[in-house]
Amino acid sequence: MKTIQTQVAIIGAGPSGLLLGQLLARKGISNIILERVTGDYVLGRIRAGILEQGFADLVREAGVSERMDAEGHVHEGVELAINGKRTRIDLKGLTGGDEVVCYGQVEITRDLMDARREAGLETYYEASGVQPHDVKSDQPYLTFDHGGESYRLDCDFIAGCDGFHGVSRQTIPEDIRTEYERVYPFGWLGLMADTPPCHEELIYAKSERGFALASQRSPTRSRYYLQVPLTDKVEDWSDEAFWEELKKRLPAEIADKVVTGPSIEKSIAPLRSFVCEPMQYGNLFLVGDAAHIVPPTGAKGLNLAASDVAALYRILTRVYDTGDRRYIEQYSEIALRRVWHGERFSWWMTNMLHNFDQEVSNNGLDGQMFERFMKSEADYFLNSENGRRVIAEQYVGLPYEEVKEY
Ligand code: FAS
Ligand code: PHB
Repeated sequence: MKTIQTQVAIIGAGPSGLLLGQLLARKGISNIILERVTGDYVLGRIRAGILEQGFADLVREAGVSERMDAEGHVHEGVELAINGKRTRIDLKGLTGGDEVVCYGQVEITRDLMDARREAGLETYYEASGVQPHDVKSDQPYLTFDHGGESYRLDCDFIAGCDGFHGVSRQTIPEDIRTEYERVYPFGWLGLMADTPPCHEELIYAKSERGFALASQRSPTRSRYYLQVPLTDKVEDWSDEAFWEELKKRLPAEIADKVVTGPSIEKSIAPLRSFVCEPMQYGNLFLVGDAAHIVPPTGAKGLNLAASDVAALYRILTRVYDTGDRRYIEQYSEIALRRVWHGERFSWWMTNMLHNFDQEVSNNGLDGQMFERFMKSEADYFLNSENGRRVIAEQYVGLPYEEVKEY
């Protein structure tokens, strides 16, 4: 077995692991990333598209924002349409200037991978059998296999950035961790096409037929989603069927502007709300999807991963600057406070914008009654400036919490 060492061992080279590694390296904190698949496979995952103000600022702090600032599109507003009635949420006006950046997760991941390679930082792609050990001790380590050789990676801390299906969360003993979960009775069918977006801002639309989202990646690339039953398979949906259904769910004047074309990606994602508490165990820290999942209705998944990264990066920087390990005791509480705000907002937006009328019981209500409560919720919040401000503040992202000094 070959022994190597670093200060912070990171499991997972998705956006969480790459952003954390980049930020730590800029502070002179050594780190090695172990990733199960190839870099191309990571880049093949089509996922998020909206970056909160805080995330964009963190990418700038990481020194990796050149392409995002050049090619990302700042959005000052977003629209919610309920049965054809459109309401614009003035993100900038209602939050005193905050905005969101429309820039694909794939692009952020690509930029972070390029920066890591140019900085000569170590990433073991196709690392198998990654296993944390002695995480409660001050000498934790990982074992893994790579290129036919077995390794031991000695470190001070382990960042579990390995997503929902990773090994990190399972390392926290079952009697220590509590998992909270709500699985929604539908999924999102997503389609990407090289066609111009139908509107300059995002439109979240609810109709009698179900939810639809009109998003985008660039002036020539559109991203759309439809609420579909969990029983649907992606092969059940031809491109033509997708475009026809999308137009029925968007406001008529927007539907008329939809430019159709062949899909370059089409997939169905299930929707769940999930949180693991605590998000740390000894010197192991859970980051991003390893600890929490949200329905994408609030555009929070990737953004909550970023606020976890911000908290852990600041805490570890203080530990190495001061030699005071007490700072690590703050991570789970700081991260979870913002995670639960993002979870609630995503659950609330999902409830308000999707059709649950087929659900037998939701919060103890039958689907029909729940639908009427949610219709009233949307009516109230969208028709009051205070209500729109509540949505705007959450959508652009709540402030990141500072680390307490000793
Ligand atoms: P990731 O899952 O991205 O990365 C984890 C990495 O760890 C992966 O590369 C994996 O290969 C690796 N790994 C796992 N186990 C390992 C092991 N044992 N050893 C080594 N490596 C291991 N968020 C939004 O904000 N908006 C959206 O529209 C949106 N759409 C989504 C659609 C889908 C289908 C999915 C699954 C998620 C979506 N998300 C969305 C959420 C998504 O963007 C995540 O929040 C984001 O990828 C989180 O990044 P990471 O925490 O890095 O986890
Ligand atoms: C996307 O463009 O992929 C996207 C945007 C906003 C969301 C979810 C997904 O809430």
